[in-house]
Amino acid sequence: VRFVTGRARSGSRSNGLVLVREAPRNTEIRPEALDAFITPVASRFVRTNFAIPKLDHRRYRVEVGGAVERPIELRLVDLRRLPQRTVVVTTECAGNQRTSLSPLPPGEPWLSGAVSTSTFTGVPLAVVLERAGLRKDAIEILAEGADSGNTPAGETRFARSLPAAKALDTDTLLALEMNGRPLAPAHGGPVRLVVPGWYGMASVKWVSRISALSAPFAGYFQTERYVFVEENGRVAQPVREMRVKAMFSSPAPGATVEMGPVLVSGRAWSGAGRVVKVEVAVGGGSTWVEARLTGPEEKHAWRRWELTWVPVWRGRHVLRCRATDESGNVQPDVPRWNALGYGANGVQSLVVDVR
Ligand SMILES: Nc1nc2c(c(=O)[nH]1)N[C@H]1C(S)=C(S)[C@@H](COP(=O)(O)O)O[C@H]1N2
Ligand SMILES: [Mo]
Repeated sequence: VRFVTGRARSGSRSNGLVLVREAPRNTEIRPEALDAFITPVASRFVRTNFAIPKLDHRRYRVEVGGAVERPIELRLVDLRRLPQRTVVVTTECAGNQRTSLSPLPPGEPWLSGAVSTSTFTGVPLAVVLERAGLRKDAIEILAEGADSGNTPAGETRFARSLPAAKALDTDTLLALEMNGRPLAPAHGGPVRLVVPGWYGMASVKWVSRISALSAPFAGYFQTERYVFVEENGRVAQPVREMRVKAMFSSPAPGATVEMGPVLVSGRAWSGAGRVVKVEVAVGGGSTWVEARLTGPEEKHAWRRWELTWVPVWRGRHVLRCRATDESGNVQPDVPRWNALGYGANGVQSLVVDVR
């Protein structure tokens, strides 16, 4: 296996991240960052709709109300005293790979780096809801962030609801720590929701209020954004589970490699269950070869895959990778276009020059 020389990617960098937008802050990871099972805090992608709120931890409260028997207010010390759980979670932004869609929909022009994996520790949301006594008529749980800003619907807080069953899943957390350290402001500190398996918009940062609802939430970020809108303008479905996807981490895009065996690797994930297969198209594209699934296997985290590829001619090669999950979902060759550019999971191509 030879070393690979990568071509530097364009775009300004900070902490190994690529800046997508300065204000509000949006940064994406580089393909090499997929090598680490757990993304270091400084390298995690950041997606924010509004400015990061400045919060006083001593005064911080999470209000829990709505369709509950006993509305409560929890300080950070109260949350820390409740039972804690740790879960490894891969989070992908629903707009990741929007730039693979044509015509380009509005929204942040993500390449493929709006995804990361972190270890989250916190209180299961179910524990908090049990404290407040969830009423029988509660069908959704709404989480509101402390951030707000101007939208086509006027001054709006970032707020999202979850179906009660997903909110009560033991792995849905009100997280206080990421990678073993208190959650930093950019990542939703001091308290954020973590919703495993769902695209990132569900994992509300800077949670200030939780409300049990007896009717569906119809806020801006629930019904006007994070919905699949068809070409004719019809809203087909809300955006929920992450679609199955495989990505290359090595070689780097546009790399030149020496003739001989090349270790090709990457990551694959799905919100609909375990990844059961990753295939790589080599030799001009018609043959799909199965890659090995390796490394840690965690229910809600991406899986490493690798393959030793032996090119048989010098020149330009186009590799493609494709994942299948345990529910039988396979990536499409071409991503499904939708007006707001969500859920793009078309098969990734990688150009590699062999000399
Ligand atoms: N309060 C609040 N929570 C939020 C958002 C936001 O703008 N405000 N963005 C969401 C989106 S779209 C994504 S993809 C994830 C990104 O989480 P990260 O910045 O920790 O990577 O946060 C979600 N939670
Ligand atoms: Mo997102």
